[in-house]
Amino acid sequence: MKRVLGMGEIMIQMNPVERGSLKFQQTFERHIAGSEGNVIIQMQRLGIPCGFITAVGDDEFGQVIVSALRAEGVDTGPIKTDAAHPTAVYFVQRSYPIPGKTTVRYYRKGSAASFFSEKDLDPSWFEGTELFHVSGITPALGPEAKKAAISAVEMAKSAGARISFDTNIRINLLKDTETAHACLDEFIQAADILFSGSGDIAHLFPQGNGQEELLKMAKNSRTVVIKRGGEGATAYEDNSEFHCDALKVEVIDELGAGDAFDGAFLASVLSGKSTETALMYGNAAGAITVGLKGDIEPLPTWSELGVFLKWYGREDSGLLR
Ligand code: KDG
Repeated sequence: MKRVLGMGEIMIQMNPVERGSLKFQQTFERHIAGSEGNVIIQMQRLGIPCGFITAVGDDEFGQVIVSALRAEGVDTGPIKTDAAHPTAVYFVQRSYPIPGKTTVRYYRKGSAASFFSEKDLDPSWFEGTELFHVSGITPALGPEAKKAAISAVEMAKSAGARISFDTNIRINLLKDTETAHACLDEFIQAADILFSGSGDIAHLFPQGNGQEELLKMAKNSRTVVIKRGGEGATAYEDNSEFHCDALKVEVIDELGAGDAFDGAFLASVLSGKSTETALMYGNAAGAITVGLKGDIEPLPTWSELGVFLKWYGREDSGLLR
């Protein structure tokens, strides 16, 4: 099987033991997380050989990130260690003030990944790559990271890879509609597989029918998947539309659910499963992920997905093919 390559920033995540306002949290668990890295780890756990492009600082946290990826079997060859900039850190606030909602505070300005530049890319990394995945977070990190992400998409395309892009708008990074369009439009237009969500669509197209506008902008995409949280997910492909309802589960930590979805959807597609089945596995991976703290720890294997779907009575749906 050819490999998948992802690109983005992986950070140290400080996740409080308790729910509630960050002001009053005394004890934190250390995790590692970052959207594209989460997607790649999910795919690797589902048997797809993956590699990851990023930069980490020349510090203990950078070593933790590289070791974690290696332990998963992800190729860390394309990871740069940057002695001039640190590995980023962020803090999580769970279930406050809105129950079940997670918010984040970043300490990532000037991070190693935000200074990853197009000069750091090596075209040989893309040889034999079937799919390249990046999200709207990476170009939003700064001008260097944006140029690097554009070049990486070009290199991936020249190597014959498909492009997977998740709009992944983080309001702390792309505050308004204009900034979001300036950052994301060319990636949306370059994507073969595009993921977005109801919140991102509302941010990008505050007026009119946002979904129609997005589908128009994504006219080059073979598949557009819209994640609708508790309402499930819908895929648009040629003239067909497929929908899968969400599974109702208790939410402990929402972070990483969208990435688990992307990873399980993409791994399903690359394993030859139908789009409907890919949606179901994506939903299941997302549902498993919201039930635990940390983005990467809950990411399931095929057999864990099977156990979960069986528990929810979905194994008889005729979709597991
Ligand atoms: O998708 C979850 C991620 O958003 C989160 O864990 C951290 O990558 C991250 C970001 O930039 O917010």
